[in-house]
Amino acid sequence: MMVAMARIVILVPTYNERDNISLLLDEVFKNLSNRNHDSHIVVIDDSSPDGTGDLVKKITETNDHVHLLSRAGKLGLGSAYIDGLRWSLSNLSPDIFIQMDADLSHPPSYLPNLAEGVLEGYDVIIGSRYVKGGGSTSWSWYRRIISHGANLLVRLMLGIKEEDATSGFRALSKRAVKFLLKFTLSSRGYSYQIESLFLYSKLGLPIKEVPIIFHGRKKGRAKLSISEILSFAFLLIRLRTIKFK
Ligand SMILES: Nc1nc2c(ncn2[C@@H]2O[C@H](COP(=O)(O)OP(=O)(O)O)[C@@H](O)[C@H]2O)c(=O)[nH]1
Ligand SMILES: [Mg+2]
Repeated sequence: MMVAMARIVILVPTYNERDNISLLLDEVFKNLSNRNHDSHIVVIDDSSPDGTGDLVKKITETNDHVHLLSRAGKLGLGSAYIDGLRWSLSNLSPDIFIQMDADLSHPPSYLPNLAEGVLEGYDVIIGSRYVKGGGSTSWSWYRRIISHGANLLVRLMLGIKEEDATSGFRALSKRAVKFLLKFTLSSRGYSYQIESLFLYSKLGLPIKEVPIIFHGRKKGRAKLSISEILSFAFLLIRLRTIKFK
C-alpha cells in the first residue's frame, strides 16, 4: 500500500505520568515531523491523581494534534487502548495506529520504523525486545523474569510464534483495528496485549517484529501489579480452552 499522506495516531494511556508526558509528546512530534504524514496523539487518561490529565488538557489548547480522552477512574490499560482506538477510528480515521507507553520506555525514534511496517502491508508490527538487535536497559531482574516467563508461557500455551508477545509498543493497520473492535475482549488490563495478539494471529493477519531497545522507566512508578499477573494467568487458561469461532 502506498499512501501519499498517511495519517498516524499515537495512542498513549496514562496513569500518573505527569513527569513524563510533556517530554514524550515533544519527542513523538520531533520524530514524526518532516515526513510524509500527518500525526496525532491521543492520550487516554484515567483521572490520574497527579494531574496528568490537566497538564495534557492545557497542551490540547495550543496544539490541535493532541487529543485527550478522560475517563472517570483507573479502568485499566487494555480498556484504555480499546476506548482510544474506537475514538480515533471514528474521529480521526487514521491509516496507522501506534500504541505506546507514556514513560519513555518505548523510544519515539522507532516510530517511523513501526509505521513503515503498516505501509509495507503488515497489519501488526511489534516493537520487540527479543529479536536480533532488540534488548532492554535498566530493568530490574524480577521484571526481566516476569517478561521472559510470560513470553514463554504464551508461546507454550497459546502457540503464538512472536518472540515478544507482551510488548505494548505496536503499530496496527486500520484493518487490524476494525477486526479488534468487533470482539469483546475479556482483558481490561495488561493482558490485553496477549489477548489482542492471540486474536490477530488466529485471524491470520500478517505480523512482523522489529527490534527495539526498551528502557526501564526513570520517573514515576510502574503499575504492573499482582492482580495484573493473576489476570494474565486466567487469560492463558481461558484462551487455551475456548473454541475460536
Ligand atoms: N489510562 C490508563 N493507563 C494505564 C493504566 N495502567 C497503566 N497505564 C499506562 O500504561 C503504560 C504502561 O504502564 P507502566 O506502569 O509503565 O507499566 P510497566 O512498564 O509494564 O510496568 C503507562 O503509560 C501507564 O501510565 C490504567 O489503568 N489506565
Ligand atoms: Mg513502563
